[in-house]
Amino acid sequence: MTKPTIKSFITVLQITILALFFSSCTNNSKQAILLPTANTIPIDDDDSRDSVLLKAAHVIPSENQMNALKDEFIAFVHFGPNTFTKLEWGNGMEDPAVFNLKNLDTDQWCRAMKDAGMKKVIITAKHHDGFVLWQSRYTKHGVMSSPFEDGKGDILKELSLSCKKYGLKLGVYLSPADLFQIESKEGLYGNLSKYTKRTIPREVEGRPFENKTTFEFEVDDYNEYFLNQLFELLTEYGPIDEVWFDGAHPKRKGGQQYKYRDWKKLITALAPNAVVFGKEGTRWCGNEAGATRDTEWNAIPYTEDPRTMNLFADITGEDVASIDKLMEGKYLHYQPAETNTSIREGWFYRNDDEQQVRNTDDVFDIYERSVGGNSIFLLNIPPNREGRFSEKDVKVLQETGKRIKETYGIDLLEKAEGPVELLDANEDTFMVLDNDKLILEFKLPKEAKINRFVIQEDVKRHGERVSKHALDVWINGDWQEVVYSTNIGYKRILRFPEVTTNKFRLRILDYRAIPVLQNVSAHYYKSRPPVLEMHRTKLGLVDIAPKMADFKWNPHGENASGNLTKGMKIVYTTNGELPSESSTEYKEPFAFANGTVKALAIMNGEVGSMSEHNFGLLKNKWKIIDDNSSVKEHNGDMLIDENKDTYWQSEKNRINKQYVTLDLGEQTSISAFKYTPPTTVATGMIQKGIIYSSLDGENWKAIENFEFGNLINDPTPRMHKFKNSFSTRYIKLMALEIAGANDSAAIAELDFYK
Ligand code: FUL
Repeated sequence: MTKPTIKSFITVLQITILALFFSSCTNNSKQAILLPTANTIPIDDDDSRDSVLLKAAHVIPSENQMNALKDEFIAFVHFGPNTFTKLEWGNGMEDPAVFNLKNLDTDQWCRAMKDAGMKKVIITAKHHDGFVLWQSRYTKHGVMSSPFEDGKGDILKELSLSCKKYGLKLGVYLSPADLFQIESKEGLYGNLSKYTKRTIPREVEGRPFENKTTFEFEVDDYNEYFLNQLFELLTEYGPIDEVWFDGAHPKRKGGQQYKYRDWKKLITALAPNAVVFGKEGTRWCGNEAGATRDTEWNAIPYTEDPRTMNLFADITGEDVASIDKLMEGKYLHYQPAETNTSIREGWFYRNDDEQQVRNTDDVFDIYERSVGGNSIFLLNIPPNREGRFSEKDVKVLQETGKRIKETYGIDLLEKAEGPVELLDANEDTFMVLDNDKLILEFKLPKEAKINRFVIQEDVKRHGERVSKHALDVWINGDWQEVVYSTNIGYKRILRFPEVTTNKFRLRILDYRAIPVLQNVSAHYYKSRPPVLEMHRTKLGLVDIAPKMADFKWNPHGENASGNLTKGMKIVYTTNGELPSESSTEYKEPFAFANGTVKALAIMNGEVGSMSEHNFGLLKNKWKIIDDNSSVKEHNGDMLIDENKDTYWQSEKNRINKQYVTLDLGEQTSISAFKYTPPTTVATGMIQKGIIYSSLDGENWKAIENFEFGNLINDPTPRMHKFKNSFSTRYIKLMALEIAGANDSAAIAELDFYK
C-alpha cells in the first residue's frame, strides 16, 4: 500500500501555509488535506515520487470543470456544408449555395437530447471549412450567403432559443483551422499580416453590439478575425458554457500562430462559466471511436504551466497520468477528459441507408465506460438535410435515456445501512477514509438483484486519491470479490455479473493520499441479448458471434461467451430485410459475397440490437500483381487478407509510385470501394488518391479520384461510390496525398462492391 511520506518535502514555508489553511478547513477534512488544494500545482526539483503523488491528490477541478463533470452526458452537433456535400472535411471553397437548408427544427434536436438525459449541446458554429452558421459581421462565407431563409437565417440563434426552452446548456465549436480563410484570395489565415494593436470587437457600420465591452490586443489579421467572431458568439446567444477548440488541421499556411492567451482573456470576461476544450479546461480523450482507458486520472502532468501556456498538444496513449508520467512533468493540472464520438459513422450526416448508426447497446455501453470511467461523454448527433435528427438517431437517444433512467434512476442502497455521508443525496457531505475506514459495509433491508455499483470521490474538495479498490458481496454466508478496479475520481461505475445479496463491502486497496468519498449507490441493469459481430474469412465464410469485450471491458459485466449466450438464438438475413424470429437461424459459417448481412440475437423472448455488415466481393481469387514499392514486413497480400490488423505499406518518398495493382481473377462490375486504414499505426492514411482500371493489366484507364477527411483522428473504414459503375479485371489504387504530410501509404484492407 502506498503510504506517502511528507517529511521529505515539506518546507517550513509549506508548514506555515498548511497551518493557515487548516484553520479554514472543516474538522473532517483536516486529516485529509495535507497541502493546499489547487487547480494547478507546480512540481519542485526535489519532489520525490511520494510527494508528487501527494500533490496530485490535491489537484482539484475549477468550478467550470466541476460543472462540466457533473453534466456527464452532452451532445455535439456537426452541421454545415458537409451535410450537403457528404464529405467529412470540406475544402473551404464550397459555394455557400450548397447549404440549401429548407427546414430547421432545433426544438426536435433539443427534445431528443433531453430524452437522452443530455445536459449541454455544442454546435459547430464554424467547422474547418470556414463556413459560419450564424450572422457574423466579419465574413460573407456562411448562412448569410446561402439560400437558407434567403440568407437571413441564423442556426445558432434558433438553437439558443430551443436550448432555453428545453433547459439545455449551449457550447460553441469554433475551428481555429479555417480553409476558407486559407484558400481564398483575400483570406486572412497565414497572410503574414503584422501584429498591431487592435480593438475587439471591430466596429461594423449598422451592426452595433448591445454588449459595450471592448478589448485591446496586439494581434494579426486572423487572430483579430477569430476574436471578433468569438465576441459575437459569446455575447449574442445567451450564456455559453463551453468553447471547443479542435486540434485538427487539414492544412496550415504562412506559419499562422494562434494567440490563445488573448482568446482566453476574452472568454474569461465574456463567458465566465465556459469550460474551454482543447486548452487547459477539458482535454481530448485521444480517440474518436468511444474507446476509454481502464484508468483515467484527471490530474495531468505538464512540462509548462498550463495557466499561461499558448499551445496545447493532444494527449494520447494509454498511460497519461501514472506516477511515471507525473514524474516527467513540472506541473500537475486538473483536466477532465471528454470522450467524444459520433452516433453515426463520421461526424456529418450523409444518408439514412448506408451510414451506420450506433445501436442503443453501444451508446449505453460507452455511457457507462466514459461517465463511469471519470470522463465526460460527448456524443455527436449530426442533423440531416431536412434540419432534423434522423428518426433512427432519435430512437437510439430515447432508448439510451430510458435505460439510463431505469438503471441509474433507482438507487438500491437508498434504504441501506452504512455511512450516511455516502448514502445521502447531499453533495456537500463526504467521508474521510482514514486507516480504520478503508473497508466499508453496506447492508440492504432485504436481498436484491444487483449488477452495478457506483462510487464517487469528493474531487471537488479533495481531488482524486483512490488508485485500487474492490467490491465484495455476501453470498452463501461468505464475502466474494465480484469486481476489482483502479482509480475512481468523479465517478466509477463498476459492472459485474448479476448477484442477489443484501450486503456489500467496498475495500480501498491503494491510494495516493487518504481517500475521501462523496457518494455510493447500487443499481440493476436488465441484461439484454448481446450485440453481434460478423467477420468473413478470405475463403468467403461469414461467421456471426456475440461481440466480445470491446475496449477491454466486458459488454455488460457478464462473460460474453459463457452465461450470456445461454438460451440464445441468432437469426440473420441477406436480402436487406430486418431479421425476425422466423428468419434463418445461424448455426455455422456460411459463404457470402457482395451484400449486407443483418443479424440479431434473441434470448428469453427478448430481441437484441441489430448488427449489419456490408460485405464486398469475395477475395479468394484476388492476386496482388504489383506491390514492389512495399516495405518488407508489410507486403501487398496484407491488404486482401480480411484481417484489418495487418497492413500493406509502401516505401517512403516514392512520389507518384505509392500504388498497388491487383487482379480480381475475373472481369467484374464495380460500383464502389472501401478503404480500411491501419489502426495500429497512425501513419500512411491515404486522404487523396486515384483508381485506375484495366482489362488486360497493361492498358490502364483512370476511373476516378477519391478523397477522405479526418483519417488520423478517425481511422475508420471509408467508402467511395463511383459516379458510374465500370467493368474491370485489374485495379490500380494510387495514393496522391497522405494525411499528416506522411510520405508512405498504407492500406489495412481493400474491398470492392458490385
Ligand atoms: C476532429 C475534426 O477534424 C472532425 O471533423 C470533428 O470535428 C471532430 C470532433 O474533431 O478532429
